[in-house]
Amino acid sequence: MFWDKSAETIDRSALEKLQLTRLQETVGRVLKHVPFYQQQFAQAAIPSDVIRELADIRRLPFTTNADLRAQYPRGFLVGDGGGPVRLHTSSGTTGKPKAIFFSRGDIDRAANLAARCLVMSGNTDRDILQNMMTYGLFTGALMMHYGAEKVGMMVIPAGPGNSEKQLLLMQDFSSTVFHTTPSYALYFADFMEKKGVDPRRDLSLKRAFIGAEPYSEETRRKIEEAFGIEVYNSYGLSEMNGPGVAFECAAKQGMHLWEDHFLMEVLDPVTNEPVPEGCPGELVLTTLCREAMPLIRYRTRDITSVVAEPCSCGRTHRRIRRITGRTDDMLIVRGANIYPQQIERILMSVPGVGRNYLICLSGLDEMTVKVELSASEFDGRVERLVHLQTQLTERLRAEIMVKPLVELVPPGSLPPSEGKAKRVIDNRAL
Ligand code: DLL
Repeated sequence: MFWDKSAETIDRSALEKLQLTRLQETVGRVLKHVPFYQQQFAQAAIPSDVIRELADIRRLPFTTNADLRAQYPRGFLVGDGGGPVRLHTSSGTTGKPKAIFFSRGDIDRAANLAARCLVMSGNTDRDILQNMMTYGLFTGALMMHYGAEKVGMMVIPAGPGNSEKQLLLMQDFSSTVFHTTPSYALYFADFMEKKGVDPRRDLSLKRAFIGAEPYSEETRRKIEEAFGIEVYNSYGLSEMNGPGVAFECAAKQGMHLWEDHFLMEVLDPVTNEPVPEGCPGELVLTTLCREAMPLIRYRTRDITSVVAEPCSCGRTHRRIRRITGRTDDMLIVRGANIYPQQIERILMSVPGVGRNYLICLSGLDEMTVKVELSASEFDGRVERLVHLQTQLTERLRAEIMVKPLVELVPPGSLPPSEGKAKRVIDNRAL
C-alpha cells in the first residue's frame, strides 16, 4: 500500500531531475536569505550558480551541529513569505538547544512524509495509534501524530511514561500500534510482564514504530517477542523534520530515505569523501523542500550505509541500514574505539539478560557494564549466574577488545527512561 504512489515509486532519473531542481531552488533561497550561508559561500568563493548537476553538491559547505548552536536563536530562519508557524528544538545535550523552524507548508510536508511511512508499514484508517513519544519541543510525537491523522488513524496522544495509564489506554481503547523509543518499549514490556498481562491474549497490538535512539536487531527481536508484534525502524532528526526521514517497509531490510525531500550523501567522516556504495560512513543530508529553515549538507554524525539493491516493495527511494552509532558517541577506553551499540548487541543476544543496561566508566579507564537479569534468570541458581557473568564478559571482550566488569543486577533496578535513554555514565578521572 502506498500513500503517494507516484512519488514513492518515481523513476530514478525523474527523481534525480527533481532533486536537481529542488537543490538549485534551495541554494538560491539560502543565498538570498541566510547570512550564514552568504558568508560561507563568499569565503570559499563559491558562485551562486554552482549547482549544474547533483554531483556539484560536493562543492557546497557543510552545516554542523556547532553552526546551528552558534546561530541560535534565529540565524538559520528564512523570513520571507511562508514564515514560521512552529518552533521545535533539538533534544539531548545541555546548554543552548538548536532552534528548528517550520512553515505551514513544512509541517504539511512533514506530515505527508510521516503518512507515507505509516501506510508503507501497513497502517490504515482502522488503526489506533498510541503515541508514547514525548510531545512538546521534541519533534518525535507531533510529526507522527499529524501523519497518523492524515491517514485517518485514531491517535491517542499518551506521551511518554506513566506505564499504568499506558496499559489502561491500550486495553480500554484497543490500540493496534504504538510509537516509542526502544528503551521505553523494553521497559514497558517488563512492566506488562509484572502486571501479568499477556499482550497476545489481552491486547490488540499489531505493530510498533521504534526510533529516536540507536538499537540493534537483537533489541528489535526482543521487543517483537515481548509484544507479539512487528517492529518497524523509524529514523529522523529534528533538523530534517523529526521522524519520517527514513522508515522500513514490510520487507524490513533497511529504511527508505525519502530522497525527493532529502539529498543524501554518505561520507568518510575524516576525509569527507564519499564512501563506496554499501560501505559505512556519516550520513549528510540536505533539505530539498524546507521553506522556513533549509539546511545544506547537514552533518548528522549518524553512521550508516546505503543498501544498493532495489527493494521488493517497488519503492525507488534508496534504503539506509540501521544506524550503527554516531561519530560523537564513540568511547575510547584503554585505547580501543567502542560504540555503545556494540555492547547492546551482545547483551541483547544472550539468553538470561533482561531489558536494561548501563555502561559506567570510572577511575582511570575502568568499564563496568551493569546488566539487568531477566525475571526468570533472577530466580536462578548461583552457578548459572556465575556462568552468565563469565559468558558476557568473554563475549564483550571479544567484541570490544576491552575486558569490562560485568555486574548482574535485578530486573527493574536500573533507572527507567521516558525520553531518550542515557546508556553511558562517564565519570573517568582522565
Ligand atoms: O529523535 C526524531 C525522531 C523521533 C526519530 C521519533 C524517530 C522517531 P532528534 O531528537 O533530533 O530527533 O534526534 C536525532 O536521534 O541523529 C540519531 O542519532 C538518533 N536516531 C533517531 N532515530 C534513530 C533510529 C529524533 N531509528 C538523532 N536509529 C539522530 C538510531 C536514531 N538512531
